Amino acid sequence: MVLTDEAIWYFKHSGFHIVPECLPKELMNRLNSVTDDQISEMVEPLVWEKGKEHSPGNIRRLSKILSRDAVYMEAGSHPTILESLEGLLGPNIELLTNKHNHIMVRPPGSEFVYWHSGEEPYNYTLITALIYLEESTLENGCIRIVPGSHMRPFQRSRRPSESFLESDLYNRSLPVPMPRGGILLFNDCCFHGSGVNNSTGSRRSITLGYRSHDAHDVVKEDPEKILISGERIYTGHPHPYR
Ligand SMILES: O=C(O)CCC(=O)C(=O)O
Repeated sequence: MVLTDEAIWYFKHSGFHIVPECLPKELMNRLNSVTDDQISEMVEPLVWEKGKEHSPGNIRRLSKILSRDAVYMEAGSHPTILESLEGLLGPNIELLTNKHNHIMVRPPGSEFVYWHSGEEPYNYTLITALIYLEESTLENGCIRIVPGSHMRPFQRSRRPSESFLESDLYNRSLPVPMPRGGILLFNDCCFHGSGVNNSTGSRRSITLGYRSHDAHDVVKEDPEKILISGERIYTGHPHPYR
């Protein structure tokens, strides 16, 4: 659904947006089936749960998913996501392959994702999309976001070394439970983190990063950016001036 002015206003102030529609069930089944294979075959590159043996049940993260199977690109460029992104980033949108581009598998017992903000407020706006392959709940350690923290007019380390539960950030954060197939968009400057997975199942979500094309870049071909909507226009001042 195209974003209303009201939805855009809330995104600008809170820093996040929950897309009201879910991705189709058939696509979710294919995503999960490919992901099952990637996990059971332990296809690298992987990140493991700390201190655990390297077996499929202890995979924390599958990295570089866009080059694993076309189904991940299908999800990342789905019209449901693009329509919402367009309201926030305009018509010319790039998907980054060197930012995020992973699946958080979060197996049972998976440890905290500690507080962090992916970008600084002075960086070019980067929107993170979390696409939920499985339902995310308070019990299985759903993400917590600190609304408004993307605007911070104060210095704060992007990766504060604080206890997850005893941090000020925890008290200021909101848990964001999401359904299977749900899509959460947030400004990557927002502080976020997530709890321990206390359930008996995994809690999988795809993480992807999007930016609008930098209209002032003269060099248009960047191998780490995939144009998924619009065009790579140049809107600087060409010289000689026409
Ligand atoms: O969903 C989560 O557990 C945190 C997601 C996150 O911060 C990431 O994938 O970079």
